[in-house]
Amino acid sequence: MATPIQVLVPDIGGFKDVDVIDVLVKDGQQIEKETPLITLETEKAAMDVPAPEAGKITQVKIKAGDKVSEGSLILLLEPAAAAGAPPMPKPSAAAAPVEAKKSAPVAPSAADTGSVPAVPAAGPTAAATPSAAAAAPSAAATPRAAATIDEQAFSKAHASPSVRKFARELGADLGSVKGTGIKGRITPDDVKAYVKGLLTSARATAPATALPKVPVVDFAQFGAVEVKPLSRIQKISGARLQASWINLPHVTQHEDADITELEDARAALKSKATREGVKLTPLAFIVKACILSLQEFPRFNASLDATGENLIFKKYFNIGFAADTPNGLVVPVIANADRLNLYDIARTLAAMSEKARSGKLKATEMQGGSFTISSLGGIGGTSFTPIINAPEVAILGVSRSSQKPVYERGAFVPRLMLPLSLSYDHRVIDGAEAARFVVFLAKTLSDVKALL
Ligand code: CAO
Repeated sequence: MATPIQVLVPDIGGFKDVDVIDVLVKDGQQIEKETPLITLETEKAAMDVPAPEAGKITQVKIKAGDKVSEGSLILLLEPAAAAGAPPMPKPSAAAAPVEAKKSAPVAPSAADTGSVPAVPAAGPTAAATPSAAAAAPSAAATPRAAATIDEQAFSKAHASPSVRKFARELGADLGSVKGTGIKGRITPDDVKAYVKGLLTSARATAPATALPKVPVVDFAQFGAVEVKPLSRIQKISGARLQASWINLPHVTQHEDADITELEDARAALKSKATREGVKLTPLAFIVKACILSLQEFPRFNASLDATGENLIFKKYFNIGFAADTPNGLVVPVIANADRLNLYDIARTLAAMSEKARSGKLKATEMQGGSFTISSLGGIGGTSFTPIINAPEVAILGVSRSSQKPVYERGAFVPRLMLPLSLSYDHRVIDGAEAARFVVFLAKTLSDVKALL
């Protein structure tokens, strides 16, 4: 029997205490090289860790829900090659009886999802196993899953592990593949047909969709410069924002809401709220008003499906809110916000904002949003064009409220007006509907009793 090797978590871009969301193998299982072993989920990315080599799993050392970092032990593996091959010379007599195989470093990616190819790390065994070591570059170069993969749908797809692996290799969104096998099971041919279809349509549309490049300029020729890398969050959110801006036809509808009474009510409630440890900002009222508006206009709480031909109406109201953090923009999600009262919303907003700023938000706390609010009201500005948090179809931008003269019954009166900017996906929402939505929202904010 071959000596088992330790299979360790690879370099996952410096992430620590990453959630193990799925263990895909079990004790005694025979596996091929690159069989997915576990699925990890960082703040923004889900990734599979494939096997560094073929063999028999002697013991899985990890379970779903565990937290891991680079170097954590995943499992013990009796390598197939070693079982049949003569023992490899050890570089050092001090080599431990159980040798470690760590995955190759993988740079963090802006893609939503991907796989972290597992290859033997430079260690006593890896150094002495040229074939395994040589696999590193090619495995590391395995194309990552495209940013459009819906990870949840992927995991639920009716397909065998080998088909999943195949789909991962091709970057195919398994959730969108139609299965033609028994009971709709997805076969390798289905994956091939899906990819072929994508390639054909990409070829057909390529000239039309190719983006002109921004010129590359050597700024140093004009004066002193300093180069600083973008933060990881900025890289991830940048790619997502660009994808949304390019793919979704954005229109922004503006409206002012009269929040004079709302602010009076907030001022009256503020000291009680503070005593209870709640910071009652206008945003809590806005979240509440948005939920009422989304319930009235369900299309704004929907998403297009992968084909772009159907609208998925969500029956839940998970409200994301953009939070400005030292490392960049993140969007925590208040799950089932419709079930919370004003105070609970305010409490959750404050707690999640704090977590966002200290970098402690879990990946699950940024998932599942159905509508997003970007409030710059605490900072200033009069209006802006928020970018939709695709695949959502609308986002509300909120600017700073100010006293404005409003003409009422023959005279100008000072009213506290809150500027709202609703960006919407024009493929899904018509301009008239968007105008109705913001008018309804503004009216709801003016009628504070409905929000308390
Ligand atoms: N008009 C006037 N004042 C406002 C306001 C508005 N629309 N919104 C908030 N304020 C006030 C609050 O009442 C608070 O004042 P007090 O301390 O006197 O009560 C102050 O501004 C600061 O509020 P806050 O920012 O701490 O809290 P919030 O609930 O309004 O917002 C959060 C929380 C996380 C959304 C916010 O802090 C934030 O990060 N905003 C930036 C979002 C962003 O970056 N969007 C852009 C995304 S696209 O690049």
